[in-house]
Amino acid sequence: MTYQHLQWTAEGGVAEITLNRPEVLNSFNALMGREFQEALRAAADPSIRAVLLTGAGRGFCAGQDLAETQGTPETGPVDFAEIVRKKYTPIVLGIRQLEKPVVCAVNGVAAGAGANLAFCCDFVLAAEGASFIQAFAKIGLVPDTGGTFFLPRLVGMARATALMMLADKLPARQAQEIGLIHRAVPDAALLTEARALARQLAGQPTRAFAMIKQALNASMTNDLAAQLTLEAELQSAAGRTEDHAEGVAAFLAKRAPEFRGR
Ligand code: T3D
Repeated sequence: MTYQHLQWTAEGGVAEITLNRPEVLNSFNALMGREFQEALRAAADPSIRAVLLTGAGRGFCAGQDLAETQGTPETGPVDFAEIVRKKYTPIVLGIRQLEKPVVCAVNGVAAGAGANLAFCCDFVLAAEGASFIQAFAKIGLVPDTGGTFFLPRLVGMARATALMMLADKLPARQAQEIGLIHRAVPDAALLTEARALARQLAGQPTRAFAMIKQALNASMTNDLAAQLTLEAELQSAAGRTEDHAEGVAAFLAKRAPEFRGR
C-alpha cells in the first residue's frame, strides 16, 4: 500500500501504520485523514490479525494541522463540525469497530486529536520521553476525537476535567500511573516492545479478541442486564470457533495451542 502521509507495512499478521508528516509532528491534514481511514479499511483484511500505530520523527501526532483550518476573507470561517465529522469521527469508529487489537506506540508528544487518537486504541505504550496534552482549550476549542467519551471512563471525571481544562502536558510515566495508558517504556525500547506485543496478540485467538472488543465497546453504554445478554451471545459464538476447539485440545494434550483466528 502506498500513501503520501503514512507508511504501511504488513508482516506476520501485523499491519504497521506510521503517521508520516514529521516536520509538523504528524499533525493531521485532510489527506492524512483520508489515508488513515483507507489504511483502517485495509487493516480489516483477514490476513491482518493485529495493528500497530506509531508516528515518524520526534512526535506522535500534534492533532489537527492548524495551518489548514484558517478561513480566508473570501471563504469565511472553516466549519470545524465538518472536519470532525468527516475526519476524526470515522477514524475513532474505525478503530473501535476494527475486529482486531490496535496497539498504539506513542513515540513523542501526542496533542489534541493526536492524544485522543491514542486513547481510543486497545493498548497504548508510550516512550518515557513522550507526553499527552489535551491542547484544545489552549486554542479555545473543545476536546474531540472521542476525548470527552474515553477520558472520564479511563481516569474518572475529576482527572478528565483537569486534563481538558488545564491542558497541561502529562508525561508518559504519569499517564501510566493514573491508568490512562497501558505502559510507559524506555524510549529506545518502544518499537521493540510494541512490535512484540502486536506479534503476540496476532498469534492469539483473534476471533475471541474481536468479541472482547465488541463487549467492551457495548459496556460503555449497556446496563448490566443487556451486557449479560451480550456476554451469553458472544460466548455462544466464541464456543463455536476453531480457536476454542484448539485451545481446549491443546490444554488437554498439555501442548501449546496454535491459534489461527478462525
Ligand atoms: O480545528 C479543527 O478542525 C477542529 C479539530 C480540532 C482537533 C485538534 O486536534 S485541535 C488541537 C490542535 N493541536 C494543537 O493545538 C497542538 C499544537 N502544537 C503544539 O502545541 C506544540 O507543537 C506541541 C506542544 C505539540 C509540541 O511543541 P514543541 O515545542 O515540541 O514543537 P513545536 O516547535 O511547537 O512544533 C514543531 C513544528 O511542528 C513547528 O513547525 P516549525 O516552526 O518547525 O515550522 C510547528 O508549527 C509544527 N506544528 C506542531 N503542531 C502543529 C504544527 N503545525 C500545524 N498544526 C499543528 N497542530
